[in-house]
Amino acid sequence: MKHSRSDFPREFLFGVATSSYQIEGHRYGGAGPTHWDSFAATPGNVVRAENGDIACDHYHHWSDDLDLVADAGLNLYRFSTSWARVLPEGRGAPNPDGLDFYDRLVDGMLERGIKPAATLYHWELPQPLADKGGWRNGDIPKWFGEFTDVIMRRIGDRVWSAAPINEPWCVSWISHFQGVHAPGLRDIRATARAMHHVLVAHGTAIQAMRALGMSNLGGVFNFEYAEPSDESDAAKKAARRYDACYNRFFLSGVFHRCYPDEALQGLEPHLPDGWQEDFDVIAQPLDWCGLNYYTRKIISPEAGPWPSWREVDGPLPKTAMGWEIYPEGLEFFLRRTHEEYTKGLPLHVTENGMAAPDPIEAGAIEDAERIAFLDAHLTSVRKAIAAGVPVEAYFVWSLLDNYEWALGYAKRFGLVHVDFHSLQRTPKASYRALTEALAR
Ligand code: GBH
Repeated sequence: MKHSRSDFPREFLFGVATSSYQIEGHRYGGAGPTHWDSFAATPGNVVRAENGDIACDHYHHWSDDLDLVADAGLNLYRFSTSWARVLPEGRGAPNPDGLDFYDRLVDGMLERGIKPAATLYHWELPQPLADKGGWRNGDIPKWFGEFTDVIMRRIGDRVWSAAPINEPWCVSWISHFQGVHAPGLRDIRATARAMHHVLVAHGTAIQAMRALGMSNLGGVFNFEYAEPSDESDAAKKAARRYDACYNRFFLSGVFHRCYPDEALQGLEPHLPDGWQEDFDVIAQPLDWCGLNYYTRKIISPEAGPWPSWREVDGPLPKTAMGWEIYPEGLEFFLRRTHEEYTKGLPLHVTENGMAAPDPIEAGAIEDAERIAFLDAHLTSVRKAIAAGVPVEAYFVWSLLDNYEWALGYAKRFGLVHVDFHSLQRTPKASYRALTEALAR
C-alpha cells in the first residue's frame, strides 16, 4: 500500500468490521428466527435464496478469526450483536448461550490486545417483533432499549466503543421504500415511520447504555455522494433532495434536533403523531460519530411521485457491486459532518471497502483493485485530517467474505477469502498489504 501507519497521527486506530448475521451462522447456538431468514426464504428476494444459516460459521471459528485481526496488527474489531441470538423471542427470556458467545468474543479480543467496537443492531430483527410491524411499530424503541440493557449488562463493561444501529438509512429506506432488504416493503408511509422510530430507538439505547455507566458511545451512519446528472435546476434539486433524505436526515435529527425541509416536504404527512416531541430522546449527546462510505450516486429528476428522483449510470470505474469508485466523497463527508453537525466530536470511518473480482494467480488471491481502493480512500482520510477534521479511526469492511444480504454469497468484500464449502480462510493480497502497511 502507498500509506503506512506512520503517515497517520500516533493515536490513530485501524480496524476491520463485520456483522453478526453476515458471518456467525445463525442456525447455531439457539438464536431465534429473524426477518432476514423469512425474507431470504421468499423467492426473488435474495440471489439463490441464500441466507445466513451457516455464513462463515464464525460461531465456531471466532478464535481463529480474532487471530487474523490480531496478526494483521489491527487495533480494533467492529462486530455486532444479534438481537435474536440474545433474545430469541425478541423480548423476555435471554438465551444463555448467546450471551456467553459475546462474552467469549469480547474477552477473546481483549486477550489479543484488540479493542472491541460493538454495534447493537446490524439488521436481523427478531421475527416475533417483525410480526408486530417491526420498525413501523412505535413500541420498537422500548423493545430495543430492553435488548440493549440485557446485552450490555453482560459485555458493556469491556467494550471500547458502542453504537446502537448500523446505518439508519438502510434500516428504513432500503428496507421499506426500495424493498431490497427485509422486510421488503415499498411504502413511503412505512419508510417515514421507520426513519423516525430508528432514531428514537437509537436515542433510547444511548440512554440505556449511559444508565449502565458506559462511555465512548456513538452512531453509525451511511453516506452516498449525490451528483446531479446535469446542470439543470431540476437535476440539482433532485440531488439535494436525495442528499437530504439519505445523508442529512439522520445526522440532522441527532445533532440538530430537526429534519431537513427537503425531506419533510414528502415525509411529514407520514411521520408518526407527536414526532416533534421526540428530539429530547433522539438527540442524546454522543462521544463520536461513525461514517460508512462506499460510493456516489448520479441523480436525475423524474416526473413520478415524491421523492421524484432516479439513479442513473455514472462514468467512473465501478466495483464488482457496480458502485462507482469515488474516494473524494469520503473527504467531503468527513469535512461536512465535522463542520455542519458534529463540531469537535471524533469521527470514525466505521466502514469502507469494496467487492472485487479477486483473481486467483498461482494459488493466491491478487486483489490489487482492493488495495488501490483502500489506498485512495485513506488518502481522503489523510486530507480530512490535514484540514483539521478529528478523524480517529478507520475500519475496513470487511475482515471476511460474508453474506452480502440480497446478493447472497455472490459478492466478496473480505480481506480474507472464505471458501463457503470448506469454510477455509485464506488471506488475500490486500490483507498482507495492510499488515505490512500497519507495521511501517
Ligand atoms: C454496508 O452498507 C453494510 O453495513 C454492510 O452490511 C454491507 O455488507 C456493506 O455495506 C456492503 O454492501 O443501489 O445497489 O447501487 C452500505 C450501504 C447502501 C451502500 C446501498 C451502497 C448502493 C446500493 N449501501 N448503496 S445500489
